[in-house]
Amino acid sequence: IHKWYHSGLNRWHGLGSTADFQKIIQERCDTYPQQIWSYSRSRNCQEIKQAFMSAFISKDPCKATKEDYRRLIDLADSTVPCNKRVLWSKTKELAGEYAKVRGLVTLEDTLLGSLADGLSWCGEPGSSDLNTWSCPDWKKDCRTNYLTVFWEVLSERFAESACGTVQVVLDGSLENAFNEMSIFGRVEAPNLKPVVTLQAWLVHDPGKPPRDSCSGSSIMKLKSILSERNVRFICRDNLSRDEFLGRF
Ligand code: C8R
Repeated sequence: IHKWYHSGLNRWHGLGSTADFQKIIQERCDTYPQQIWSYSRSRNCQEIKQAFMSAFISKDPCKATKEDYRRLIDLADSTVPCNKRVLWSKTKELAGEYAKVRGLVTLEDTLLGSLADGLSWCGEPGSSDLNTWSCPDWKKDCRTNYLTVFWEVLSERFAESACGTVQVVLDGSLENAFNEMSIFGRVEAPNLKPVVTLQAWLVHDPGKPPRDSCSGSSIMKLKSILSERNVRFICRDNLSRDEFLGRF
């Protein structure tokens, strides 16, 4: 029986930390485009990387708090236009493509979003290393894991500071295009400001029929969350990928 088994590093049900996590963070930070909207001041990537690491290293991977990420956010906060934001749920790639062709932005276009995109990370009490074997899974282990809390904090800030028309790309091939338990459902939609208009797009996968629609019960639920907040709502359904991206 291996040493790691006894130390419990393999006890979680989620993917372990990404290999070369630190190197990837540093590289992404160094090459993050200094565009008009990404004025993240003069950023010190060494310092940002260290703040990211100290948010979770040596800590119980199931006891993440928003506070843990405060210093990282203070150091690496970047601004994108409040009226050009695209949200999504289960449609990350499509939403990214849509944003790109329309000159809009997703959370991945901010410095912090781009640093963490696609990565996994967690630590272990009493150790200064990342746990590359396993990290807590949201469902099977704990909700307050470092990955989840990170995306929740960023998503909340991204949604609450949005203005004008906000787009959300949803998967119309799912039975419930809107899921109350998703980050969009539990964090972003409930944090939109009253002045905002939310434009939802229900896009179905090529080769799959649409299953949910703007009049389905999941979208009705979204509508009711929004109407409580005085957020206007527009919805379009039955769109194929190509129709949505504007190629016919
Ligand atoms: N957002 C959330 N999660 C994100 C993310 C992001 O920008 N970027 C990445 N890579 N992830 P899902 P959802 C990872 O279930 O829960 C914002 C995280 O590991 O398809 O509704 C974004 O602004 C996270 O656990 O969608 C977007 O609007 C999964 O992808 C919503 O929140 C979540 O994937 C999407 O969150």
